[in-house]
Order: sequence, then C-alpha cells, then structure tokens
Amino acid sequence: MNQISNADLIINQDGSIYHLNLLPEDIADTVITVGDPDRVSEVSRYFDRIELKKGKREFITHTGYLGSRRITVLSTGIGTDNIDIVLNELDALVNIDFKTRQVNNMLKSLDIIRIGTSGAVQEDIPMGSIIVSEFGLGLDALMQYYVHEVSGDERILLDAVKSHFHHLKGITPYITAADHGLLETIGKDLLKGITVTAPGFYSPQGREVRAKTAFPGLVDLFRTFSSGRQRITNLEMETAGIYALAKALGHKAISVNAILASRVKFEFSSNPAKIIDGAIQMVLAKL
Ligand code: R1P
Repeated sequence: MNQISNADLIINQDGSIYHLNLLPEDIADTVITVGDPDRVSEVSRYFDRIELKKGKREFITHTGYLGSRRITVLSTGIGTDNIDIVLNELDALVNIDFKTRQVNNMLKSLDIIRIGTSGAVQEDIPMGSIIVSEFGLGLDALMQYYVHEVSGDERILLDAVKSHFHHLKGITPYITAADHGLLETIGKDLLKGITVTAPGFYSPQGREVRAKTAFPGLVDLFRTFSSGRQRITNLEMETAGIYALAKALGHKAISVNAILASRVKFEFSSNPAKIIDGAIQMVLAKL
C-alpha cells in the first residue's frame, strides 16, 4: 500500500496532527463541532469528566465523558476552508496509521455533530428555533477540489437549485444529505430543512453594509426556493462542507442550528447565549 508523504500528511514532532495538535487517542468516536472556540467549554461544562484539553489556532478540543459515553468537542472557526482542515485531520487521526503512514485496513466512521448558529430565511421560523439540516447546500468552492458522489435525492435537489439560482454566475453549488441515522436520533421531532452554507458573512449571505453587493435580493432568492417538500430554512458557513467531506470520507454528520437571527424580519436575538445553551443541552440529552 502507498505511503502518504510527509508533505501530504504533516505530523508534528510530538506525533500530533499538524493543525488540530491532537494525537490519535485524543479523540472520541462522537465529535461535536462548534464554530466559536469559546463554545467548546460551553459544551464540555456539561461533561461528567473532562480528560483532555488541547488547542492550536482556532482549533480548541476538549474530550471527556457524559455518563459512559466518550465525547470530543472541537471548534472549527469560521468557514469551509477550516472545515477542509478539520475533516481531513479528524479522518487522519482515526483512519491513518501515523507510524507507517498508511491507511488502516479497518476504517472507522465518526459521528460528527455540528452545533452552530444561524439565520432563518423563512417568516414562520421564530428566533430561538433549533433547525436540523436535512441537506447542506454549499455555495462555496470547497467541493470543487474533491471527487464526491451525488445520490438520487441529492441530484434532484441540485438540479432544482441550479435552475433557481441560474443567474448566480461563477458559483457551483453542491448539496449533501445529513446522515439518515443521526437525522432520526439527533434530528427527531425537530424542524428540518435545507441549510445554505455561504463563503462569507456579508454579501454572500445577502447583507449590504458599505461594500456594494453583486447579488441584490439574495435572501429572497433563498426564501423562494422549493423542491417537493424541501425548502431553504437557514444560512450559515460550515454545514455543507461538513456534510460533503464527511460523506466522501465515510463519516456520519448532522448539523443542528440555533437560530439567532431572522433575515426576513431583520431581527437579531437579544439573548443569543441562552438560545445556544438550549441547543447544546438538547443535543447532549439526545446522545
Ligand atoms: C458567523 O458569525 C459564524 O457563525 C455561524 C456561521 O456558520 C459562522 O461560522 O456559526 P458558528 O456560530 O458555529 O460559528
């Protein structure tokens, strides 16, 4: 079997993976990802025991136990460029032997659960809602760099997306479904929809402050998309990348979105911390 070179897979002097700064034994099979590094301790404070705290750059990791279940919580920072790093390095930690630099014969599949913040694009979604992404729709460029398969229901949605968003020149959308098993457990009884993952916070999500947007009416374009029973519910910056790379690497992923803003009612929550804490407690209770 081919050895993965030192340049392709960078391992630090202490045997840890380059950016995440983690050893293979440092991560659990259940990994909660959050965007904000400060949110890591907001999750791990509910653990019965924390066995490890490590970090480098925006990638802060706590691993511990909730009852007998070992869980890792890890911050990704903002954007799918960071998701590229996090997903590849998480996969390397569990599926590559760092000594031989070869892929393990038995591949491991992680459960990756994102707890993120997001803005709603439908009027009937109130502030403070928790939405589970049934699909992640990426408007960023990440998956143009990877070979990835598109399943039947993803293909139908992608065709509808391409037709609805046809005048967004230079953008190649991709769409990936959540893991079905996690959708039935973590996502049980929760509002579901398509989450748009944008490659920026301002114009790429339809905001205009001073720099002039090239796509006026973007939020309305998101709001008016539908295909069968599916509609776009919310906007953020990581879910589609997590879903697509997790699937390409054989991991299971689900994204839980705490709605802090209504992009159609032009409102932002007066108590975002409470909404996020509610989402954290809800996810941990379902594990
Ligand atoms: C933007 O403010 C950030 O918040 C959202 C977006 O996806 C982006 O990362 O999620 P997190 O709160 O999880 O970072």
